[in-house]
Amino acid sequence: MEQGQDIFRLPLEYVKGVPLIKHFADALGPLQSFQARPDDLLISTYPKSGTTWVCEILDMIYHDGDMEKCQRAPIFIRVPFLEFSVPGLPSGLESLKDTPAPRLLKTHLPLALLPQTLLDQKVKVIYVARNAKDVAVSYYHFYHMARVHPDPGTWDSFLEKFMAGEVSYGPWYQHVQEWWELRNTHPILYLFYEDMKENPKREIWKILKFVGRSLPEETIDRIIQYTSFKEMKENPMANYSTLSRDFMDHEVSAFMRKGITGDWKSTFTVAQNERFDAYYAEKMARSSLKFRAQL
Ligand code: PPS
Repeated sequence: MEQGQDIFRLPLEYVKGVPLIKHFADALGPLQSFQARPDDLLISTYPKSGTTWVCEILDMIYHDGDMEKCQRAPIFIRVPFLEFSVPGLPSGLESLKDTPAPRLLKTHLPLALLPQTLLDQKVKVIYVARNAKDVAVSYYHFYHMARVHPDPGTWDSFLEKFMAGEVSYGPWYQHVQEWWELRNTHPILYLFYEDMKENPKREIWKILKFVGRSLPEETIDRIIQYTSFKEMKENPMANYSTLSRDFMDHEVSAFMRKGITGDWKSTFTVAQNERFDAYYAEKMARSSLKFRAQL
């Protein structure tokens, strides 16, 4: 399917001060009709923080580790992406219509744009955060391969935009902190990508406890294996390869790119790192959140 150029590489559109992919900004109006259910589970992240990984883990948990059931559809259909909208593909809202309860939902929205119904219904949230440097690098490659984003420009100019929060979904600093603070009033399990890399079993135990389920040890081991980076990279139902190349060109950069902590070291120059660290210290000064940028 050859798509017209007019739907790709459009400038970001600001909604309540938050820059968004234009089609996603357009989806926020219709999303007002979305009704959350108390038994929904929301997976919330800043982009490139391990969303797909945690979605796959949760779908496996919800299907008692049955790999065949988790092959029923691509991950973006099994776990509808609320604000997703791109001409020619089913929107998040459309995917939701065929999703039986209990539903897994995905969003990257900051709180200013989150549908209020999710808060009103006290929907449980699993938030996944990843260190900002690896997010910036992953996001840069994603901008290249997913043409719904504006052109990323050079790495140096993209990093400046990332630091200024002028990338889709706005500033990383605010996103990770506001969802962290929301823990005080809302049921949220706050996870870190780096902890999942370090010890996936420990993090899956936390998830099971939070969602009130238990599974035999051997099923948990199967889930760890099935959701490893190596397996997910080869799994067409997890790696986004079922989408047309017009939307995501895996030859430019694979969606499942490296899946490690500390890749930023191969990309940041010494000068970029110093500048980033100084800005980061300022932005995160008042936060109790601590990240690990290497393991
Ligand atoms: S998105 O588009 O925002 O939903 O992307 P998201 O899934 O949040 O993040 C993509 C990055 O997560 C890596 N990834 C994984 N790492 C480890 N293990 C597993 N199973 C896994 N699955 C996805 C993916 O490779 C992207 O990171 P980078 O650093 O680009 O490799």
